[in-house]
Amino acid sequence: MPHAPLITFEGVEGAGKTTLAHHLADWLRAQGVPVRLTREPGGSALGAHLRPILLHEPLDAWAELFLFLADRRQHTLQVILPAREHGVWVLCDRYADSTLVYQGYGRGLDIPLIRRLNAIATDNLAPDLTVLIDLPVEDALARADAPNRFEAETLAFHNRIRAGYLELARAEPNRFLVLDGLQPLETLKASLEQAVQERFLDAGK
Ligand code: Z5A
Repeated sequence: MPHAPLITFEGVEGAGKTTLAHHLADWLRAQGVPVRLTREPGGSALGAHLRPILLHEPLDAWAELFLFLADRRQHTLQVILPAREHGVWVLCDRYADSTLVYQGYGRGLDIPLIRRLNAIATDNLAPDLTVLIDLPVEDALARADAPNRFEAETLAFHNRIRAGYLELARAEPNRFLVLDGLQPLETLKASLEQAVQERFLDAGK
């Protein structure tokens, strides 16, 4: 039996990832699809300890990278892979692409090296679909309601994140679904439902 899908949500802070991930989880469950909704950082028992450190403690860029990777490895092995093996769809609010853009494009760490480390952390698992919510950084940051130390970064930093995501999406158009985050929430929800219906639910009939 093929594994259940892994769908990840990416974008700059305040883009609407959490809102859309929760909506998709509710929509799928209403159709009888088993779903595990999770997030990074913080989706495993170890991650619960790492999340406040990653969001609020001053960290060296490499220390930050290694902690995000530790969180991912533990989360992948303890939560994501077991769920998929049991036929449970996994919806994850941020995953490996976040490290590529924040620690790579944002902090300037070596991107090919981050790819190799991500491959270890994920056990070579790639999302079946990545929903990228794209919008101007100023609009997204104005919406963000849970302050963390990334918010204090410069506009230039956040613009590198946005540009990095768009470059990743251009390189893998089949994996990425890019949504215009300036659209009303109801429009975004409908686009996401339609994409998931066509890509996974209709395909499985
Ligand atoms: N990070 C990293 O550096 N490296 C890594 O490998 C990983 C993460 C995994 C995690 O922060 C930080 O860690 C993140 C990157 C870094 N920091 N930054 N920047 P987090 O998990 O605490 O926060 P976040 O992921 O950045 O997201 P957020 O602030 O929770 O925002 P969001 O989930 O994208 O948005 P939201 O909560 O769904 O929506 C925000 C508000 O906007 C809310 O009131 C909504 O009702 C509203 N909203 C949503 N959509 C719309 C539309 N379409 N129109 C109008 N209003 C809307």
